Amino acid sequence: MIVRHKVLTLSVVGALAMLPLPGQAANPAVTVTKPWMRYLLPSLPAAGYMTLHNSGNADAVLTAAVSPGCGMLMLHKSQDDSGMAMMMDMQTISIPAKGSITFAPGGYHLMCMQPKMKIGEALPVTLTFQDGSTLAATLPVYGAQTAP
Ligand SMILES: [Cu+2]
Repeated sequence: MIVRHKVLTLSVVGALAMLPLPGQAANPAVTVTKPWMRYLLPSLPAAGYMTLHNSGNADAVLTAAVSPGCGMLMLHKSQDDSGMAMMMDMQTISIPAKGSITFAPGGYHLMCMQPKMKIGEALPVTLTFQDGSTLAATLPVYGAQTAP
């Protein structure tokens, strides 16, 4: 009887832990494919890449990203402006309804300042959307020589 009681208690705690906090529900429409992180040195920013798919009927507007492996994680876009490589800070990045956006070298990327990670590990990243929903992603960390 005692053992059974313990199991019941644990399952209740587990169910509570899975309840999303108000305003932090997982975005049901957005999914991630091909996630990866390019990491060079602790003194250089690392960059996060992925493809975000939006199966919803409304645009999903990405507003922020955070990771325990980054001092700060920013939404950036690289642009080759007449031979001058530039990076722009994006306040938002929209994933069109029924569409997708690709983060890749030379374009959109997550810029990770003060990176604390190791090649081969998987970095947790949380994306936040304008409607308050979130998306948890895991980005495998690659070095310059091992990038996929
Ligand atoms: Cu950047």
